[in-house]
This record gives sequence, structure tokens and C-alpha cells, in this order.
Amino acid sequence: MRLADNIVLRQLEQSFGLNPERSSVFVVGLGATGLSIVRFLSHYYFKFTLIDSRTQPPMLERLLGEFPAVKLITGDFKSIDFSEATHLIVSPGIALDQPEIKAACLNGTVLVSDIDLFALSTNAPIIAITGSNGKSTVTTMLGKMGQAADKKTVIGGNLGTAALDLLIENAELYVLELSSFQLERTHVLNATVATVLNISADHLDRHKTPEIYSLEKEKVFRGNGRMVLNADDPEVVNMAIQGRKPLWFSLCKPLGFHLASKENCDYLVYNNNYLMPCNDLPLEGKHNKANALAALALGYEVGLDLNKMCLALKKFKGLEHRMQTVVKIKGVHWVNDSKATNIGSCIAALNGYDDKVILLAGGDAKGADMNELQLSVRKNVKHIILMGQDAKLIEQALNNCVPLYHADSMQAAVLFAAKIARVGDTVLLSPACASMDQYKNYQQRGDCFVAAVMALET
Ligand code: UMA
Ligand code: ADP
Repeated sequence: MRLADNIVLRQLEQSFGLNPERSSVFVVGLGATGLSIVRFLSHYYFKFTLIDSRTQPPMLERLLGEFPAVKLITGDFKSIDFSEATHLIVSPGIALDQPEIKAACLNGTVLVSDIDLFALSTNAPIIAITGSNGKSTVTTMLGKMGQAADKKTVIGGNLGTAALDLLIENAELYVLELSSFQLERTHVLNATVATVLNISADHLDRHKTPEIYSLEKEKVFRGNGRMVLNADDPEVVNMAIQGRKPLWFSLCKPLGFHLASKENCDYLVYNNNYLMPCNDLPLEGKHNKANALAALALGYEVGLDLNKMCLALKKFKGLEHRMQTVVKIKGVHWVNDSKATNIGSCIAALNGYDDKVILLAGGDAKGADMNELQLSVRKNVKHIILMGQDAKLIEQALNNCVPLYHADSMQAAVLFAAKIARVGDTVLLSPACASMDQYKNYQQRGDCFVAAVMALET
């Protein structure tokens, strides 16, 4: 439920000293998050100034349509006087070490996130999901599970719809996907149940070291809610907090939600209860069994019925751009895994195959150490075709472990892959890199791959 306005206002004052009459709020960033914050602050009649470093921020037109009188400043942060602000609400895309933001915080300006505002506005249960990979898949699985259990379930956050735009009167369950960027600036989440699905290096251009990245993810457990932890990931195991007995999930240990065999068939199991055969999961890959176990554990902690959750899993066919079979042409499988934007997801994809993969990879490596790819590439890949700004970096890291080629466009990469592929091979786009060096986003990159593959048929 959305809390009554007077309660929300009292909580904002108590937690952050935020007050519509006295506070001068700077909202930094006009993307999806910025617009949702504007809607929220306007609802409570706050005084605020909106700032974006871009001259044409993406939500400008919508903002002016909804709030024609809003005070908006665009341009370099250097030219903006942040000293007027009592509070800063900074969008996740903006690094907190920007000199102007850092200076304001050092001078006592209070930093608040959209997730903080969300958490103080509802008393419905919140499931909070983070990790390096699988967040969107598990968030969506839980959305389906909540629906199957007849609960008004609302999903979003990093998944797409900004958290504050999810607030509705009759919500019975919120499922939030949270990124390290969102968590680093969040103070009062206190989720009913939270998880870190796994940790592999990502976003090191922003967080600088793997240790800092991991600490930001761990903030998902702030508060005193239940913890769901991956028993197979040593970094996640270390996140267990004394006095808060975690519920585990595991692919290889008989703990909490896990896998076990019966009559030569693998099952998803909880407490000796064989919930469903793994063969009934429509999703490919071992990592998706881990995702299903995590989703079951999270749903269980908010009281969803196990049988209804299993029914939802049986129907869930997965999200676009994640290990999606595009087509089979002349005995060659073409698979779109454009959402593999870091090393961990690319390795998970490769582990699902034998050694007959032609891998298309590359893009913006975000500061990651690409040496970690070498083992899986050596084991599962027969040719690799590299694209994008960090192609050379990957080439150096792979140290000639497989035949390697460069392509200057997706079309060229697909044409070349088609030329060298043999019956039984899989051509896999799983870039291990972000897409923004060449595309608007991973969806556009995946669409471009699919279009190039489909053009082969004609
Ligand atoms: N930017 C500027 N100047 C500004 C403000 C932003 O250049 O003044 C740039 C940022 O550097 C960034 C881009 O604009 O490159 C978008 O940033 P934003 O904070 O305005 O983004 P939003 O539109 O609010 O979207 C954000 C999340 N984006 C990021 O964290 C970069 C979305 O996740 C999320 O869906 C949305 O809030 C709603 O919660 C996207 C994402 O790429 C999918 N997330 C990363 C990931 O999944 O790896 C973390
Ligand atoms: P996220 O939201 O964390 O980016 P997604 O569910 O969108 O996660 O999947 C992103 C990529 O990670 C895809 O390439 C997908 O195949 C892969 N992936 C999904 N779940 C896992 C997992 N548990 N471990 C490793 N990789 C995974």
C-alpha cells in the first residue's frame, strides 16, 4: 500500500530532514529516474531545481509537457552553484565522485536516492534483488510468481520503470531490481527480503575496485529483513550477517532451495520436498536453474505458495536478448545474448555449450580484467570475432588461445561467422561488454545482430 501523505512527509523529515517548506532540493539527472523524482516532489509541493549536464536530456519533452513551470538548468555542473541545495537526489547514471557533487556532500548537503524515497512511501512487502547477473530474469520470474499467487505484484527499478513510478494504492508486493549505482546512494531500503544473486567484476570504471563494487551490492541488506544467499558464490557467502539466519539457494549443496536427483531426473527441491523437475523449466542453462531457485526462495520468504510459484516458472520463457535462439540456418544455431554485458554472463553462456561456439564479443569493457575470459574461451570456443572499442584489449587478454578475427560492424561479423560456421556450430553473440560505445543500448545491439542474421536467409 502507498502510505498516507502525512505519514510519508513525517518519515522524510525524520530520516533526511526533508521538508517541503524548508528544504531546497537539487534533482540531478533528467532520465527516467529524474522524471519520477520530479513527479514525487511535485506531489508533496517541494521546492526543487532540476539539473542535467546534457543540453537535451532524454526526458525533456515529457518533463515540459507535465511540468511546464519547472526550474531546469542544463550544462556543465561546474557552472552551477550547488551551495544553495540542502538535499541532492542524484540519478544512478551520475557518478558521486563528480567534483561538484563531492564538494556539496562534504559541505553537509544531504544525499538521498529515489530508492530511499520509495522505501519511505510504502508499507507493502519489498523483495530487493541485486547481483552481477540474473537480476532482470529473477525479478521478472517473481513478477509472474506473484501474479500466479493472486497478489497485486509490481516490478521495476533498474529493470526499467523507475521505483517511484511504481507506487500505487493497492500494491501487495513490490519486486525491485537494484543496481550497484542505485544501492551506493541508498540508506533506508529495509526490504522484507533481499538477495545478492552472485558477484563477478562489473562497472569497475565507476566503482574502481572489485571490493568497492561488492560493498555497494551488499547494501541491499541494510535493515533487518530476511536474506536469501547463493551458497555457491564465496563472495556472497561472506555477506551473511550474524543473527540474521539466511535462506540459501545452491546448485551443488543440499542447502535451502537446491537441486537433487530422483529416478535419474534433476529436481528443484526444498526441505526434501521435490518441487518440480528441472526439465519443466523452459529456460536453457545451468545459471537459469540457479535463478529459479533464488526466485523460489525469495517468494517463499514473502509467503507465496510454492506450487503456484512452480506453475509460473513452468510458463516463463525468458527475456529478450538473453540466450535467445534466433534461428537455425543450414544446421547452425544463431543465439542472441546481447544482455551479456560483463564477463560473468559471457562465461555462464559459454558453459552451456560444448566446444562448437563461434563467439561474437566486444564493446565497452568497463575497466574489467578480460583475462578471466580465457579459460572458458579456451574450453568452449572455436573461433572468436571481436568488435567495438575494447576489441584490442580482449585480444591481448586472450593471448591467441583460439583463432581470433576483428570485424568493424555487426553485419561484417555475422557474414564472417556464417562463412566459417559448420553444421552443428552455434554462433553466439555474448559480448562480455557494454554496448554504449557503438549502440544506444544492449537491445539495439541485439536487434542489429538479429537483423543481420535474418538477412542471411534472404
Ligand atoms: N547523464 C549525463 N548527465 C546527467 C545525467 C545523466 O550525462 O546530468 C548520463 C549518465 O551518465 C548515463 C545516462 O545519462 O549514461 C543515463 O543516466 P540516468 O541516471 O539519467 O538514467 P535513467 O534514465 O534515470 O535510468 C536509470 C538506470 N540507468 C543507469 O543506471 C545508467 C536504468 O538502468 C534504470 O532502468 C532506470 O534508472 C530506472 O530505475 C539501465 C542501466 O543501464 C537499464 N543500468 C545499469 C545496468 O543494468 O548495468 C546499471
Ligand atoms: P541482469 O539484470 O543482472 O543484467 P539478466 O537476467 O538481464 O541479468 O541477464 C543478463 C545476462 O546474464 C544474460 O546474458 C544472461 O544469460 C546472463 N545470466 C542470467 N542469469 C545469470 C546467472 N545467474 N549467472 C550468470 N549469468 C547469468
